[in-house]
Amino acid sequence: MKNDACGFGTKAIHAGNVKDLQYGALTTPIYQSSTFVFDSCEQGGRRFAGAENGYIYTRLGNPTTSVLESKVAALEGGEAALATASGMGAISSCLWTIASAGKHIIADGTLYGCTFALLNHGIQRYGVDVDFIDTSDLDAVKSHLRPNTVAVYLETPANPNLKITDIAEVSKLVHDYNSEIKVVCDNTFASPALQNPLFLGADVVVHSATKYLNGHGDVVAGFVVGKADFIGQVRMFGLKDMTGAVLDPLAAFLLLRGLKTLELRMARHCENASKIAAFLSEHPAVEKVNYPGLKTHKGHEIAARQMKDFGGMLSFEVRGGKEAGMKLVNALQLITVAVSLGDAESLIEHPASMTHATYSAEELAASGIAPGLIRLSAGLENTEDLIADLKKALDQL
Ligand code: LCS
Repeated sequence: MKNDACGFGTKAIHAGNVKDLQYGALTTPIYQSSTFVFDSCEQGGRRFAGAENGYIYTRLGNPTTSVLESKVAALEGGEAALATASGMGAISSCLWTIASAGKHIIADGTLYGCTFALLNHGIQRYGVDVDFIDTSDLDAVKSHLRPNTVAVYLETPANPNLKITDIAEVSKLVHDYNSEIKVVCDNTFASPALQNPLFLGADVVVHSATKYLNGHGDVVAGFVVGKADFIGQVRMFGLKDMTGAVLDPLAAFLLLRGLKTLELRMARHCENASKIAAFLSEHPAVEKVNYPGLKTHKGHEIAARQMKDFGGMLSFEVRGGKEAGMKLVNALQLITVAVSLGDAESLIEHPASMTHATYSAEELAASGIAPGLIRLSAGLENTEDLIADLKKALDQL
């Protein structure tokens, strides 16, 4: 049976696997080796010249990591994938490959804090121009496209306010203007179990695999997924020479293990988040809830079209602003105060002072990130326990 025809859960377990001819191991072995032995000097030369397939050095490729890359490419519907040492490693390796001095990037203003920092402070030091706009506003995208634009960068759902951008509409508009421009979509919040931006017209998907893809809070990793040619360039330039952000084989093994349950985990994350969002919407101490599954969410209809389910992330504001929000977070007993997301444990944090502290107060306001916003990653615990914890803390406000 060809993997292509299988369902997502089957692919997550079987796609890309290489039969272990030596010992018949069921799971992919960990090739914890930095370098690979050549039969001869000539063979080494052929491998470096690309005239013969085979491993050279783990920064360029590794057998454990290759299986993982093939699997993630299959799950995202891409020709190829590149594993990196972190989500930021993926994003920076990707953007260093696409952009150069004199080029222009359009980016959504609502991004994970360090992605915003890279685009706002980092890459601009090297002569790349960046415009921050609202990519859910198609007229804004259109009016910012320029002859030197090389990428349109967005997250959907966006961190931390769950803003939804229509991937198909943005991709069409951008490619009608210039088919060479890369639409890069950070698919971390949805995961490939819920959304495949490449099928919707995006050119490149990036991930913080630290989150749902791994799912167990014990790995930092990332991916770039897209056309084989482009991924080859990111591997041989963005990763090999510019960032060196190579994934360790042990982390690749842990990711392979985590991916086996991605579909099952996402179903529980979605169920918990949607029930929590409904509960919060009804509680008198809560002012606003951001969850794409709520009919009141601005991007609900687009999310319903482009996602299979609405995800495990939500954010909300309580009456009384930042002070009341912090009081609530500190009163929780089960839900854990920590950044990161997509783990078995439900995690709660305050973006303005934590994940998005790279934004100034003005930049937060311009991006619709309220000073009192609280972000919750719904974990895999039993829903009633999470709601009881939230209820007790909210009732105290
Ligand atoms: N993209 C998104 C949407 C993210 O949320 C993060 C990290 C990254 C990229 C970067 O990935 P990393 O290098 O950490 O693997 N987001 C975090 C967050 O919201 N809390 O802690 C990290």
